Amino acid sequence: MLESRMQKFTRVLVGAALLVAAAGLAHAQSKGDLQIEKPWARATPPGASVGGGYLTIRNKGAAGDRLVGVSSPVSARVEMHEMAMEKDIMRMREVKGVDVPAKGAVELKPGGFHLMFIELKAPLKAGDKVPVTLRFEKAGEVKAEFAVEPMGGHPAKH
Ligand SMILES: [Cu+2]
Repeated sequence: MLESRMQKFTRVLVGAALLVAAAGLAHAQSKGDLQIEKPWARATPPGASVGGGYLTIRNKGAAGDRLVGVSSPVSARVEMHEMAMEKDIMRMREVKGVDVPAKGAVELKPGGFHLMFIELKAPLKAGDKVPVTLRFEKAGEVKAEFAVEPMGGHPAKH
């Protein structure tokens, strides 16, 4: 009797795990020729007003595309930034768009292109998922969920 209940419980657990896996697949985060890979954001300390977001955008198509806008409910706005050397100083500046080459990929990562959540409504906590809408010139809107990773490593300097 006890054993059969345990088995049932196990079946429920396995079922739940499969559902979670299926939900993960449903969030494959691709549209047309574009595929969003490893979207993540860095956890922010209490009181921080900005946070960084990173991802790889892969393009299987024969034509290039361009990321032209980003938005998220977690912040007032989301900017696209680029790190660049200016007179021996590493600075970041806003860019109007990020090109995604045909049959290639662009990587937004610490130290390069990245997304910046501006005027955060609440700190980004490790383990959270941040919904983000990416707008491309050709592919239109693509939704992605950014996994919040713990702080540390490359601090976002502003
Ligand atoms: Cu930035």
